[in-house]
Amino acid sequence: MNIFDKFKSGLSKSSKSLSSGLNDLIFKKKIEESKLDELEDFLIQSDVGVEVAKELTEKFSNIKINSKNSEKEDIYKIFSNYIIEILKPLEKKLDDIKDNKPSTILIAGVNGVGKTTTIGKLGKLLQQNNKKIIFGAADTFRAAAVNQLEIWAKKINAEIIKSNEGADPASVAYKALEYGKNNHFDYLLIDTAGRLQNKKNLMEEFKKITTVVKKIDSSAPHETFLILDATTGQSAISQVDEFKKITPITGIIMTKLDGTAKGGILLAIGKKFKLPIVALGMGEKEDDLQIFKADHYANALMLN
Ligand SMILES: Nc1nc2c(ncn2[C@@H]2O[C@H](COP(=O)(O)OP(=O)(O)O)[C@@H](O)[C@H]2O)c(=O)[nH]1
Ligand SMILES: [Mg+2]
Repeated sequence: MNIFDKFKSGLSKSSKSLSSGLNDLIFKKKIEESKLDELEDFLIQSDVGVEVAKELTEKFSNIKINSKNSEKEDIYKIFSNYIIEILKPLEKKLDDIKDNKPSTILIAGVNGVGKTTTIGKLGKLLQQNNKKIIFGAADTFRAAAVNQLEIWAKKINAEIIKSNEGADPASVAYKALEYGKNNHFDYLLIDTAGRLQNKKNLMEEFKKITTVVKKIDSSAPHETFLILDATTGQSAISQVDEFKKITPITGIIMTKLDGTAKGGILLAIGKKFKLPIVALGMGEKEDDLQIFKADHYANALMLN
């Protein structure tokens, strides 16, 4: 399977609804009013958001069918160009992550979105790029969270700095960065707790982690990636809003695109927040993370 097929199979659930919706639009010369309403409805159902749905419907209402192409091709092209126009400027490559020996990356997001799993997968991707990586288990709220990160560390053969359940997350982050710096690691990936229901505590926790890592490296943390679960649909939007108040976000990773017909949510988030997009999660295994490419996403979304 090449990278393209993986995207397509990962996003196939989203693609089915989008492409069948598009296929229903293939009719004679001019798009009827009732079909345009239908289009707007199915776009909203696939979670692209009201604004995107309206803009796209507007574009389709002005469609000029080019007789050399099939109508289907014209419609797909409009759709794909629109997605690329919004999301291409947001592509964030691994090379865009600051090099800092180590570059300290905080992984944020609510419980269950896939933070720990994404750390494992991102670690593997970075290793494949010949980077030396280390994990910091700063989600000390539950023992299970530390164990889960340890399992990932074993799986991809990475080192991990941890403490006991209930330990101060900031002290784990401090120890991890100290070790990472002394031992010339390239990247430190720090897992965090996601108790958004206690926003004040979470904010304090991020503030404290940020303050203590600066004692070792005044430029740290270099990145904070927010993990979002595509299957949660529109609530992902309020999560971005909430986390932006807690700590500055420098990149988005969206997980579980293999398990949803609502893959359009990434488009809504890109359009609204214009935050860089780092990668997409397509499953639970170690190779199931793809660096984000707007044209791959557009293609996969349309099963093109
Ligand atoms: N299908 C699928 N499952 C995922 C993906 N990423 C994470 N998961 C699963 O989602 C669940 C929660 O993940 P976890 O990393 O523990 O989330 P955390 O609480 O944010 O650390 C686990 O069962 C993961 O295996 C993904 O991209 N696709
Ligand atoms: Mg976790």
